[in-house]
Amino acid sequence: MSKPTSLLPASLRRQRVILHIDLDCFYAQVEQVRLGIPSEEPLAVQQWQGLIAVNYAARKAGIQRHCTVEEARAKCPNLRLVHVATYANGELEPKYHPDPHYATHKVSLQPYRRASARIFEIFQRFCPDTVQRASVDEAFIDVTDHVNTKLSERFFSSAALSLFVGSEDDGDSTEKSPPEINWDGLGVVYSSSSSTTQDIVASSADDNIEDQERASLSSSWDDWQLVVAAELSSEIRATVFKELGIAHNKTLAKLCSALNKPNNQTILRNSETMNFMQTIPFHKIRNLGGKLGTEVENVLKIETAGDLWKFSIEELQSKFGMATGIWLYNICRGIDTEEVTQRNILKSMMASKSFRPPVTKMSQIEHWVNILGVELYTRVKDDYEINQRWPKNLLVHYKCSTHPTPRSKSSFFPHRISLTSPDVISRKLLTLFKNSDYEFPCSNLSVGATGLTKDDSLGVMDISKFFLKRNVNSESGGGDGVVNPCNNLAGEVLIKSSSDENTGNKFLPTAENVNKYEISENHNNTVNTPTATTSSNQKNINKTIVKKAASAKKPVSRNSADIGILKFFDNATAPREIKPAADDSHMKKIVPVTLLDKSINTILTGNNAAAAESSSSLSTQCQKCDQMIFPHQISEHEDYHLALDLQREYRSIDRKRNQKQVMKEERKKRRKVELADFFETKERK
Ligand code: DCP
Repeated sequence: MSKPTSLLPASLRRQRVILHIDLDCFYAQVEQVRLGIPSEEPLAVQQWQGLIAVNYAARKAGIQRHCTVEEARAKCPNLRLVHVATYANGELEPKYHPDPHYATHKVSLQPYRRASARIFEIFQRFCPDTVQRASVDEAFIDVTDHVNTKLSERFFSSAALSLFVGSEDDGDSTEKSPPEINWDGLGVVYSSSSSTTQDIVASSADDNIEDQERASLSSSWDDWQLVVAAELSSEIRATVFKELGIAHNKTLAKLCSALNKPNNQTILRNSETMNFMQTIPFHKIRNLGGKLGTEVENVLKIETAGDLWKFSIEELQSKFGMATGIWLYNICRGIDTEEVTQRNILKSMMASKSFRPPVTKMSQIEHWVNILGVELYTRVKDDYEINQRWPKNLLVHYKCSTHPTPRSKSSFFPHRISLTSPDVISRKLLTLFKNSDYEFPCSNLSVGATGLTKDDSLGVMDISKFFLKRNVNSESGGGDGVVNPCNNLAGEVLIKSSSDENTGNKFLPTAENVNKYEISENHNNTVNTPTATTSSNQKNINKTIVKKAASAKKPVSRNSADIGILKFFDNATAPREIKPAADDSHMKKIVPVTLLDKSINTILTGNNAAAAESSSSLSTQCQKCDQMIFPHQISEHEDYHLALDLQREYRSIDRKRNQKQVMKEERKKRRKVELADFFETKERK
């Protein structure tokens, strides 16, 4: 059977259709919805004394982003000003404080992040695999597959072809001429000569029209792709109020998107691309707003994309390099082959505060660490709810105003079960700061959670790995059935290389190897603890590991009597309700990891190699069991103690239950005997 799209003209299968979505005055809309304010009422979102979002009613009164509050009030006395939510010290969530102050409060963008997550969830519902997040309120969606499937069904299925005008003439679908398109109601179709659909239609009737122009107005199959895309975008728009740009590539889609704001969609046909690009200011093109754009403008003395057309590929390559030369040649003609890639959620999150004047005392750092800790806590928890991800590392980053290089310290992020309150994070952050050879005055303090990765195991499964010892390796298990990961012999240690996951033969003989391997998540019961081993025993170890890894992958029977804690959780006790000892104070010495001279950019891209790299040479002693623990093992070791505590708790509950059961049975027996005695006595009488 032929694929649904196999009868499509080949040119359509190569042509991509991309939507660019950019919400109108995003923060302002979120506040309008929260407060139930109609969009006709002028409203602006305020951060301290500046405006960061202005709705379209307020824009009509001449108010722009970055106006001061005073300027805005003067221009529009009935302007509704909403200050962004802020965190105050001691509060567990951001609030809309009536009069927040820069010196004591920290801005929270969490309401907008939450709204953004909900909107992206809707986009993904329509296009599960092809949404690329460009910013908090902006996305590219490649709708090519959707569009081509719909086009095939509508025009190129066997049934449709048999009805098709001219279909009896030949069997080649690529020869079919497309039906005329009625663009009405689909959005604003860009036209260099006129601005609306009606104008295009009217001008097409003009007898004096040039052949070339006439050609551009007749419908083509790639126009039909845009029609189907416009229909889809209308469907999405019915779900969220937004603005869409529709075109054949990312650059054009983005440029179009701003054309007909608010609440409208713009369609750019292939035949109009060159006209559209000609007058576009060069620096407005995607990726040309920064250094490269300025350099090209200065070197070639150009202002618009059309100004660049007079330069040959060779000239552009000689000035800007081979790859950039070709890219510039294409981009100024609206040719962009960059794909929409799914990159919709960040791998890291940072909360940051700049100090003017810089802070000079530890008590001030404590104040801000508490506030930033609450923000990070809220965001991590939110992200877990939405994306089921959990961070690997906790980070402190700060700038000393007398020192040119910012400093960073990181440590493992608290386990999900032990993160019972923001305090857990704040305390860790303070310890990191204090251990970082800090210097005052401090002009900026940022805290972050990095290495966010999917964790769709249940909370109980994470901790359950400690209870599977007897299933996996009964010969060396402790009496409690709880595995201390840090006790493992080299042969029980598995580091999974991201590229060599199944072989299980990657060990870490030296510290510098650590960063070459991704410390894997524990979806099975392998323990991912780097440790030293020797090459002589490596072969045997590898065998052991492969075997253990294989057995680890087997589904674990939850009926097993050895499961211990699992049985406890099976009785409907939600893992997140458990309140274990929350802090790591039993660690005598926590040696945080230093990210020497790593820029914040590296950290923000989620590159935590350096954290792993410098962690393995420093160890610390656990106060609970006196064992020496590497920093990268702390989090796992804490989990081990938590598991032990829970196991004990479970056993004590079980013991009590057993005692109760025994007493109940004894009572029953006694009652039986008493009853028997009673009837016996009665009978005798
Ligand atoms: N934002 C901000 N500071 C900036 C730019 C933007 O805080 N310098 C915030 C507020 C915006 C949101 O990001 O609402 C999205 O930014 P946009 O640039 O998309 O602007 P808007 O959505 O507000 O307006 P428009 O309708 O013009 O896109």
